Amino acid sequence: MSEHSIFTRILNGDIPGEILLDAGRVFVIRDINPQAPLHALVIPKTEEYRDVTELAAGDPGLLAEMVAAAKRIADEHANGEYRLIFNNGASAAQSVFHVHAHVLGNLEENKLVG
Ligand code: DGP
Repeated sequence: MSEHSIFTRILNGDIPGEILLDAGRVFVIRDINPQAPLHALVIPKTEEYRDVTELAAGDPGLLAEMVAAAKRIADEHANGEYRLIFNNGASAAQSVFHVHAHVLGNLEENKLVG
């Protein structure tokens, strides 16, 4: 069993995955189980932070880089508009404890919830 997260293994080419962007300290992959026509994951290359609470406290600049990458993906793959979601903790549906942001775009009106 790898000591690295599933996302790092994709970045390293150890397992397959579609990398949409590799930009400095962050990268973006397509989610394997898309919940919207555009569903990408923005991930910092460091595995240091489990969730956005830790990231915001430890490196807010890196969080800002994630938001910038999300916007870039939305510009390239949607109309520049996007929904950004962080799941924080198992009971909030987080399953991978290497912080990542879900970027959803091209949502149809009837799929908008919340
Ligand atoms: P979360 O529940 O917030 O921890 O989101 C984890 C996401 O990671 C989930 O939407 C599915 C995605 N995912 C899990 N394994 C893989 C994989 O092997 N490849 C890709 N592309 N995405 C994955």
